[in-house]
Amino acid sequence: MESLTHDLKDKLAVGNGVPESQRTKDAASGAGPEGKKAPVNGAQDAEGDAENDDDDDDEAEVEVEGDATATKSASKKKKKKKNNKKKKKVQTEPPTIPMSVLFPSKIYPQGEICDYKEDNLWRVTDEEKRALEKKNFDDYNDARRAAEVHRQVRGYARRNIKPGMTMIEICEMIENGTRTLVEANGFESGIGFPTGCSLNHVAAHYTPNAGDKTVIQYGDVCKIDFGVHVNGRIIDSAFTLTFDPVYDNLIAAVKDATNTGVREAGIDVRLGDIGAAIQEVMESYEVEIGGKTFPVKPIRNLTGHSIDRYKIHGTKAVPIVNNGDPTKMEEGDYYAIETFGSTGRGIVRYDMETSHYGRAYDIPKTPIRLPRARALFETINREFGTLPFCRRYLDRVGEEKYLLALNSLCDSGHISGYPPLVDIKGSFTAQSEHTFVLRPTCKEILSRGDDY
Ligand SMILES: [Co+2]
Repeated sequence: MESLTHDLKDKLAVGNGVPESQRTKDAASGAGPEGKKAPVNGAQDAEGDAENDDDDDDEAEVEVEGDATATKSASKKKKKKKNNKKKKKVQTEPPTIPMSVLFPSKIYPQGEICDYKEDNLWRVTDEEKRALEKKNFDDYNDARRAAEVHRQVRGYARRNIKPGMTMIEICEMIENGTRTLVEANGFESGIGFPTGCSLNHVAAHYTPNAGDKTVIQYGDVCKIDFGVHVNGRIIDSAFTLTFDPVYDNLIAAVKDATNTGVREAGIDVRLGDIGAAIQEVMESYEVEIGGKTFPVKPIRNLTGHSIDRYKIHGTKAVPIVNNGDPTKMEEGDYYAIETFGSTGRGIVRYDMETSHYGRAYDIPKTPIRLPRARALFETINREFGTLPFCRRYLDRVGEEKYLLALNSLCDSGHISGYPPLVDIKGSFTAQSEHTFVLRPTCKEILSRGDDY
């Protein structure tokens, strides 16, 4: 899920936040279970074992080997023997087996590990940094569980989305899969944000509202951008789905650009430098569609972003052009790097009916006068907190005839609407996105899979 650059946001934003100082006590409570202690288990000890098991995520989709990565102890040998005899658990098609069943140890596979280089080489072996990492294990493990759900759900979606399906069917396939595999349960685990399935010149923030009859066509370019969270740790990852190979170069451009951004990312790296590297790679591509050649342009007013617990858009934006931002990435930061390539202008604006909404992180102090709006706001706080939602998610928790109330919450700044973002009609846009964390000793690309 992408973030809009501030200049456009200022011009077009639906609601305004208020200063931190005006925050009410209630305002801070809705984001999720604050101060929630992650369960303590033997996980810290097991980290070493899990780290040496790089292939885990590749195999997990097909078969999972009991708790082979579980704690090393005196009984290790015995345990392993027993596990090898046990029948390996295999994910079903469509996926129905939750991660906690596929991984009985509750230790989830690591993402791709990238060692730091040059000035940060010392971190790889530093004792203090390693100790810090062990302390953070539960946090990483939450993110890895969400990432494994993402990989398995997207694998199923890529194999099964076919021309002729409605956009609602596509979203429900992904959302049902996510809810089942992550064992959706209030703020403990669930969907991270609305399932984006923006088509063609629509770059982002389209998901169908109820009654939308749109059907995906053979010639469409569809950005599947969905999120999974565990204890508020959100995996935000996207790919572009096409059926016609004519778009292959457009897709290659965004994949290469995103991988470049992820590769360049590191502690103390300037955000503007990452944008510059992404832009250079993106602009090295062209794509021929219908006998006409188009340069691939990065969409310059869309960005990646840092991610905080229960907050999909943290305070840092990762540009996809060289904007000169000197802000540095820091140890412990989680990021979604996402790049958008376009055959159009390379600039998006708002258009069409809004489906995506999100609660202001800091709730405005202004009272909500309409009783209907007050009730709706309570539902939103209870069901989503600060996690973005769409109209279909309000429908499924039983809300009806809420549009007037929702619009009034947008006017008062309690909720922001995020309308679809479009380039010029007739253009095609593609997206690629990964989530990673800058651990103290290495960079972990959490959402990496054997597909992308
Ligand atoms: Co995103």
